[in-house]
Amino acid sequence: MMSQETLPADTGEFGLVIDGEVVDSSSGETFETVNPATEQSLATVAAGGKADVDAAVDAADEAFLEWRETPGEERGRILKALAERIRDESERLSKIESLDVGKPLSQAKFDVEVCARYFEYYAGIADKVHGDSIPLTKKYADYTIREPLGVTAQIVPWNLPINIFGRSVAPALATGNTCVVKPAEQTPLTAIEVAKIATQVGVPDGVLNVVAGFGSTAGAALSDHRDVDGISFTGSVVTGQEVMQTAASNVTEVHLELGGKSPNVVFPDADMETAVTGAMTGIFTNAGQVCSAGSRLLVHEDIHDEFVDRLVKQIEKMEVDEGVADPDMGPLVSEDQLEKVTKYLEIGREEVGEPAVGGDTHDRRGYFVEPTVFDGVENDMQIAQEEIFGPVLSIIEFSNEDEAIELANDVEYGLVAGIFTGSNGRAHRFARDVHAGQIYINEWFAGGVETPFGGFKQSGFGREKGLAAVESYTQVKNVCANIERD
Ligand code: TXE
Repeated sequence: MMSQETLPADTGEFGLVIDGEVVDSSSGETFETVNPATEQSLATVAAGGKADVDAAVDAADEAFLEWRETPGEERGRILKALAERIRDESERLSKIESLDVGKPLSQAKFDVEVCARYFEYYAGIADKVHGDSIPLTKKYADYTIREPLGVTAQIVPWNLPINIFGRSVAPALATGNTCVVKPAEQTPLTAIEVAKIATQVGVPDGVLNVVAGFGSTAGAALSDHRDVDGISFTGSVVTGQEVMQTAASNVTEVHLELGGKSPNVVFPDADMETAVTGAMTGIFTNAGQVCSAGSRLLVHEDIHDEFVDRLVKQIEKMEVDEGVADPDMGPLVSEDQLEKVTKYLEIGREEVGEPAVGGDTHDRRGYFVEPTVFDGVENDMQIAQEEIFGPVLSIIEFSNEDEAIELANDVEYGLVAGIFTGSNGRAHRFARDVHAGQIYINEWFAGGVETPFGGFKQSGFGREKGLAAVESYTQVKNVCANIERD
């Protein structure tokens, strides 16, 4: 079935948002963003380049002084208004997101709500960011001031565009920074829409700018800009390394949230149904295109056969269709991603043979691939070590707790890890011993906007979300006065 779905009728042009205006790129260049369910153009978008990045950074720089001096209370009010408008426009934004990314509509709705929640949460923090006083000898009064970084850049990926927009922009604005956002070229639409809404609810001109465009042009110009004081990057390890290298020449602070190959460990004392549901949520949400996907499923040998049997039966019932039809799983985001996942399906067949379920693309237009499980995987195989970023699960058997921890940690990434068990002690021993930035116990994707998030090892450094992001987006100044002198 071919989709006739188009963008909501009241959606306007997709230009760059610079200094409160929606503008064309200075070169006049544009690019098409594609509906991955139909492979047809969804919208024409202004393609920003270096000159546009310069203009956006200048606008953000100009706006910074006034924004940082706006009382936190007022900044909070504006961000709260933005959260409410995002909620009011949830239907429209979710549909745009679903069409642009390919994800099921209900998942897009969830992401829109998460974006609103980020603005709401950080709105509440805007007037609560302060320093400490430090007791020295009575000769001194010593205190710290927590200041914004200045102009900050947010380089956002295509898998959770509106969600990660909120995650990286809301704490930056709440703490008095200004922003220049570079959304991914595959999925630029909702970032542009939210920036337009922001200008309508009172975010002052220049405070939040969006420059859509390609990574090698707009993205590179942004990470190389001398007037950018902090960069939050979410994406691949290779691009993260490039961004870090470029930023190093300007000694710009960088936070990197990179990929993962996260272990999901199931013990025989787990509730089987909960664990099966957790395994499916972990790998098939957004067609596996999630940095914190549970892509390595470690299953205890005593329950392996029954677990795989139940899992496969559930997967066979999954509905795969275009995102706006709200199926269980939509297409992959792009032709490139389809090629990458297809390559790993071949590698998987070479390494372990036929998958237990799935393993093929769909015989239809669009970047569809079946939900797939490879069983009998060894942890040192390519499909167990490399981030596939698709709906492809590798099942690895283990026989005891020590081995489970060893396998869980035997990977270059360390973003999240999950455990399904009926034993409290075991769950917390796992949490203690596993090398990852976030641990899920008896639920995959546990946590919320309030909980710190970020990687160990190759998964990056710096923390987003929760109060941790306030530290990431501020710098500490210490003031020490000798009060025995007048
Ligand atoms: O990512 P890139 P890609 C992983 C996932 C995926 C793979 C490739 O495994 O299959 O990366 O995806 C911008 N300077 N993740 O190639 O290149 C780019 O325009 C500055 C995991 O799409 O990292 C986009 O906005 N910016 C990940 C953003 O970087 C540059 C989410 C991410 O793109 C740039 C996405 C440059 N030189 C992919 N080159 C996660 N952690 O969730 C590109 N960009």
